[in-house]
Amino acid sequence: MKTFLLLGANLGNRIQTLQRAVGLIAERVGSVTQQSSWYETAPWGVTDQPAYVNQVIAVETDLKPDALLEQTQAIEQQLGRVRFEKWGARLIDIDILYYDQEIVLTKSLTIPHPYLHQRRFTLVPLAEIAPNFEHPVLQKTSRELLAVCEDESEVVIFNF
Ligand code: PH2
Ligand code: MG
Ligand code: MG
Repeated sequence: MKTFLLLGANLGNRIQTLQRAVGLIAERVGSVTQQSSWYETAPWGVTDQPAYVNQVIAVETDLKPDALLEQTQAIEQQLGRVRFEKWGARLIDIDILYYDQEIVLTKSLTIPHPYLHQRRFTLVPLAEIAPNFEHPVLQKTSRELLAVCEDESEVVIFNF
């Protein structure tokens, strides 16, 4: 199964944390087949927090969605994530955007990610690596979702 994951970090050494996350995902989730550029993005939701670096990756995995969620949460923990507040600052966040064309609605998991289409920090990197992937509910490609997205927050390629 092909899954798309959104990685985000806004505390500590953001790039190093994202690289470590990709390494652990490759070990524990499956083969990482695509990686977007790194983007520096204005904080969305709770705006009074440091800028994020976001990246979207594609992973070929044999894990079922619930096992995938367990692994991504274990990796967040291993990288030192502590949960404070919803949408607040974090060392690392790993969100499941898509799991093939499947729709998953359980107590702990919603796939496609419920805010995917509302956030430029997700759509810009997603459209970079999967412009023609179709959202199974909204039936629009990443490129189309980005074209109609009303979010205006800043998303720029990360420069060292
Ligand atoms: N994640 C959030 C809340 N706000 N803003 C940006 N720019 N990037 C994120 O990854 C992000 C956010 C909750 O997970
Ligand atoms: Mg998130
Ligand atoms: Mg998350």
